[in-house]
Amino acid sequence: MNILVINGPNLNLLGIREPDIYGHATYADLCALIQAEALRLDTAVEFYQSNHEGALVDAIQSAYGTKDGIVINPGAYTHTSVALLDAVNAVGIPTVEVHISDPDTREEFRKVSYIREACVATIKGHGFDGYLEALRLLCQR
Ligand code: CA2
Repeated sequence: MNILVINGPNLNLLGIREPDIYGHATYADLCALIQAEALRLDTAVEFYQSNHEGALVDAIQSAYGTKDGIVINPGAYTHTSVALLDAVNAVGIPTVEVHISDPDTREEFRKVSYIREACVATIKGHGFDGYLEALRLLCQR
């Protein structure tokens, strides 16, 4: 299995700001955690993070023909981006949406997820473990 793990805007700041919501561990810690789980699952993972919507669309498109699954935390673009929804539908690669927090228990505007309907599952509110669950779910399919 070849899996692309995509993180959207501001997730590069993990561990630096708002630890009450997102915890104290950094983006590098997150990647190391996922890498360790991938090793256990005998799966190759590649990581990509961007603050730019178009760059995230490019990353999803780049997975076409090369990756078997995508794990994506689109950050705030979850709640605004039809472009990311279209990109996931266009490539047709099994994709799991992950959120560290549970957006449904936060502000009203976070309750909408455009990308959700293109994803095989959504995992939210499980912290960094949500990414590992997503990886396992893709490997079990
Ligand atoms: O809970 C999640 O994973 C979110 O996707 C995180 C997004 C938020 O807009 C979504 O509603 C839910 C925000 C990511 C911002 O990450 C930060 C990390 C550290 C410091 C500040 C922001």
